[in-house]
Parts: sequence; structure tokens; C-alpha cells
Amino acid sequence: MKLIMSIVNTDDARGLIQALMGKGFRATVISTTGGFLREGNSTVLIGVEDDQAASVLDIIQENCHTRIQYVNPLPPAIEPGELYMPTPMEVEVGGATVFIFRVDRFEKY
Ligand code: 2BA
Repeated sequence: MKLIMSIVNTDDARGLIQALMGKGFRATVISTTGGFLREGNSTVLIGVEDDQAASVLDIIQENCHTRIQYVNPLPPAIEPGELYMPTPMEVEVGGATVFIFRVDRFEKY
């Protein structure tokens, strides 16, 4: 068995869950925050049999899209009277960051 942990844009999470449920997979969504942008994202946990993992990855790819976001870099140290005009930096986020874990044991009581 595998546990697929997929960090996705919150705007994609609903469609991803619907697509997973439509194919009979079970999933849990956790609200998370990215360490770099400090913005909300969603982490989707999906437990599957080994031979189903590839199908789940296909569904994730179909439903999660890359986006361009802009971040303001930290301002440099400036002297009094100097003016600093921040230039936003372009960052490509997603579609999905996926970790796949082997599950040693699964119990449901
Ligand atoms: P964030 O940490 O908010 O990162 C958002 C995007 O910012 C990243 O997109 C990446 O393009 C950029 N980024 C992140 N750290 C950077 C850095 N030190 N310097 C320059 N740019 C940086 P993604 O790579 O698609 O990641 C989307 C989200 O997935 C991340 O949000 C984080 O929540 C999660 N993530 C990505 N890689 C991870 C990892 N190795 N471990 C745990 N979580 C991860």
C-alpha cells in the first residue's frame, strides 16, 4: 500500500477531490501553508493499493495547474533618505508537489 501526499493550490483541491471520488478513491484534505510564500495551500492525502498509485498520479496531473505568483524580495539595508523600490520576483508554483510513502501497516477500526 502507498500513501500519496500531494501539496496543491487550494483552487485546484476541490476539482482534484471530486475527480478522485469519482474514480472511487478515498482522500483527506488538510489546510496547509507554504513555507516560502507563507500562503495557504492544500495537502491531499490518498491511501491506495500499489497498483492504483499510477492512476492517482494521472488524476493529480490532470487537475493541478502551475501558476505564476509574484513575491517582494526582502529589502536591502538602505541609508536614511535613500528610496527603495521593490521589484516583485516571479515564482512558478505547482501544479502539485507529490511525496509517495510506503505504508507498512493500515488499520481501520
Ligand atoms: P511554498 O513554500 O510557499 O513555495 C511556493 C513556490 O515558491 C514553490 O513552488 C517554488 O516555486 C518557490 N520556492 C519555494 N522555496 C523557494 C526558495 N527557497 N527559493 C526560491 N523559490 C522558492 P513549488 O515548488 O511548486 O511548491 C509549492 C508548495 O509545495 C510550497 O509552497 C510548499 O508548501 C510545498 N513544497 C514544495 N517543495 C517541498 C518540499 N521539498 N518539502 C515540503 N513541502 C514542499
